[in-house]
Amino acid sequence: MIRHRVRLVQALLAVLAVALVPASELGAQGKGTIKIATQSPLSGGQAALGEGIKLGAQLALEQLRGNLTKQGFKVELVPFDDQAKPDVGVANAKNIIADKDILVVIGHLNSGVAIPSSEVYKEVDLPMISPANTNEKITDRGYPSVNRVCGRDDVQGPVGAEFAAQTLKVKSVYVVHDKTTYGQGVAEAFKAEAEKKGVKVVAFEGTEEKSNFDPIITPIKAKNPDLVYFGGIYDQGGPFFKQAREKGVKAKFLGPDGLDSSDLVKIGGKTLVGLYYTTAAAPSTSPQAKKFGDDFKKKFGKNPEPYASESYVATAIALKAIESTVAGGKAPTRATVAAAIRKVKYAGMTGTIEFDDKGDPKKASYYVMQVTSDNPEKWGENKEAKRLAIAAPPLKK
Ligand code: ABU
Repeated sequence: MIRHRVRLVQALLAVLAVALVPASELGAQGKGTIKIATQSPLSGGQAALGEGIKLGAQLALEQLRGNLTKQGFKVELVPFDDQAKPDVGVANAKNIIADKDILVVIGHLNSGVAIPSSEVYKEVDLPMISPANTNEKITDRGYPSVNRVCGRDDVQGPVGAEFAAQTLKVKSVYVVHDKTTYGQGVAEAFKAEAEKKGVKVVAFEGTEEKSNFDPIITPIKAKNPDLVYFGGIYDQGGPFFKQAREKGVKAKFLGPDGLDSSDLVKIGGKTLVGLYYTTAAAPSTSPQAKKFGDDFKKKFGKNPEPYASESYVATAIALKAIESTVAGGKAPTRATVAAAIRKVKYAGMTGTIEFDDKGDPKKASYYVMQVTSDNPEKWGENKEAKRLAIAAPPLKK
């Protein structure tokens, strides 16, 4: 009799223990884990933008995973540091595809890293949503699992060229690029349109130099162009433009979204006030973007860098797609999620995102901005000189 009562009490305690476990943890035991990976540079000279991508995704996950956790899934972020290096991105990609719980990758920052890494994701239909990669090859390969929420360099380059010719009214330009897939690609797109608009391209040259730009600055001074365009990222563009100004180059300065980081003025200070840049990262002016900025600062103690909001949006789209494919309480396959991403219509702080059949947003926004302060805290207050919404070009046959 006593033994019977003990068993009864034990059974009751077991039932009570299960009842007291929060639903989300129960799910972790019962229904498993869904993971979203990020890949971006978390170390090295481009870590400011790369960290923003990771934190934008983290904030989205924490704010928006509720529907999945209520259904019993544990939903986790797994950040990877690609160091802005293609070989590191590919090595990480191999580890990512080996973890079957990872259903989506949010990344990368660098197109030259995203392109080879997404060849690995594609082997297993693992979807990638890029917040920041603008090179046209990202989506022009036509992979069903590869998407981006931002614009493209074959539009961004011409937007810069048109601004240079029609608004700045420059007659000559000296073009420098960083020899990467991204930097050279956007510089070529800029050059082609500048020439069409009658601007004389006095030089077009690539450099991997990171610290002493004298060998480029000397010929720039000799040619005395109206404009200097740099196709590349802020960790190289910042020192280049700073030295050019300090050594007496009088030209206007312009570059693409690789310059869009508060670290640019940390590097260049006052010498870079007045510089123009084009970008596909939405400025934080809408009420939704302001709320994101406030939430981000409260949680992480700093302002979001450009493309952090696009990373939030990319993660929100990933979660929506996963939610739509969870059937019978089972986590979906990667291929199912990839197909669902293409069907998502998401209206958020960067506008309405709907993908075309190659993974570009049907319409993307492009901005021409001007640096107004040498205070990195005020990067988000840079002046918007122009804003355009442009449809993604169709696949070139
Ligand atoms: N679009 C900004 C980051 C550079 C890249 O796409 O490679």
